[in-house]
Amino acid sequence: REYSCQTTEKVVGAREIAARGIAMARLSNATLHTLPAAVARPAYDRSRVTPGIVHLGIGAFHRAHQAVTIDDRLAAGETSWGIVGASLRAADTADALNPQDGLYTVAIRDGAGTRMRVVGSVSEVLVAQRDPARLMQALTDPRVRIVSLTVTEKGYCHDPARGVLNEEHPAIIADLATPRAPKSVPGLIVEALALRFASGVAPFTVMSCDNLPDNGHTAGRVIRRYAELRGAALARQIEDQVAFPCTMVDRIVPATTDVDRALVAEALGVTDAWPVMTEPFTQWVVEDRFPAGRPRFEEAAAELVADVRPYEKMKLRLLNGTHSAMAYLGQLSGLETVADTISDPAIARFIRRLMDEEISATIPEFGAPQLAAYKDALIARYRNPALRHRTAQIAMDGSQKIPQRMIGTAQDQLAAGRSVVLIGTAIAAFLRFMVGTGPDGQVLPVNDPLAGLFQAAATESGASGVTRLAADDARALAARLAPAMLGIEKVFSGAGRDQRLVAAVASPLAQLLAGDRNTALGV
Ligand code: CS2
Repeated sequence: REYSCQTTEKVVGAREIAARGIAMARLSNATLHTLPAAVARPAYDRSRVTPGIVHLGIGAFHRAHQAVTIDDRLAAGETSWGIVGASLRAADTADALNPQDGLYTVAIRDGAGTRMRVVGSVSEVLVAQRDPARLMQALTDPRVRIVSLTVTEKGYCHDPARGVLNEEHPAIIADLATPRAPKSVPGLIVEALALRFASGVAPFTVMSCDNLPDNGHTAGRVIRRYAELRGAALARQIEDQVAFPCTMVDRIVPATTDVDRALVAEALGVTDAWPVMTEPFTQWVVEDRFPAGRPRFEEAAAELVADVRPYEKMKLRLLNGTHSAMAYLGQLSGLETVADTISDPAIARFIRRLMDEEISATIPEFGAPQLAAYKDALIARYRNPALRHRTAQIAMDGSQKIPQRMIGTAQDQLAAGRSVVLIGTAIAAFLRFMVGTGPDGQVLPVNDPLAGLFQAAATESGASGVTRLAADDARALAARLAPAMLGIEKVFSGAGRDQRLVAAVASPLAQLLAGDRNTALGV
């Protein structure tokens, strides 16, 4: 396959890079000194770094965000905070990074060009499934004082609408049957804490970096409940001794492609099996509650605050809420990336109105000028032409994301007696997507742990396989489909039975089912 990737300086044929790749050395400690001067790299002696953090769920997001901040702190001399990364199941990150001594490239991209930086804060990557004993050893290492998490929403094994442990979750049932050989996130953390308590090692702080509301409190609630199911004494120890600070994390990190790998190899002169691609923007707001100690985050890119909730709410509703809205509208319109989607004038207008006319009113914690600046910056970030953030990637796991991204806005608007017309339209786009077939006959990439529930609601309502209907049929179908899907309590809780919301969803859903997207968007 012939393709090319454009850097600011030149266009490089991928075939040429692939051909050269065979002869190219791999990024590693031994080849660091061969990198061109323009590529930043660890400005510290990596052999002196000791582990202070175990990170569970080491995907691209962590590597473009927290690991970069830690890299800065290691360079500043806080060498006792190295990261041991862990994947729960897949071995692909470990197999890419371990032969590189944990090194990888962060490529920071926008319309003006690409900056590359090699990050050295990850010493190794473990795979829980492949070597559970090694992971438990890392989690119980007395030098490890923070266990951080980006395990995605579904990693919490919780009920997303209520934020409590899902006690019927198969992984939870399995872990409670064999608590010494845990596989789930709550199971791993509780077992590690139990071993630490038993051997007199102080517990670590659990730092959630996932896009959940009150992520630290949610993690704490889920983990304490799981511990309680193992035994009251253990739950009490965790309650008394373990901190679960909340953090708001923000950086857009699309999945890495082969074109990205070729671009990085060309710039580095060595191959990197798994670089991460991201935007210039980065934000990390951290609740300052680390009884076991922490790096001086505030001297890197992070802000330490007493209460993260307002920041989380602003980000989850304004950024992630509109991200999901664009993902579903983009998918229904055959638009591949966020940049393509926000370039569609009708969608762009709708997204800005959704922010201005409904979401903003639910975030009174920030003044209008601050919100306006935040929203302007978001739109500019979405337009970043270099990112190619796929709508299919964001559309994934909607059932786990929609509660905190959209339903909170809808609930607050309803409680205040204000409009839910626009947020209702965004929810309608999600429901229309979950039918699984698009208006142009396309099969939609539904990838969701609760897909079965939505599929059952679609089948019951007679919506399976629909593409584009006549206006009357679409209205009749939407009148059945909207309440059926909104009745899925795990996602919509009580809000899904509020007739004002059902009406605000059913009407644009009918227009979407008729293939009349612009009418649904109010254009
Ligand atoms: C996105 C987020 O994939 C998604 O669901 O909305 O990953 C988003 O890019 C980040 O939260 C940005 O900080």
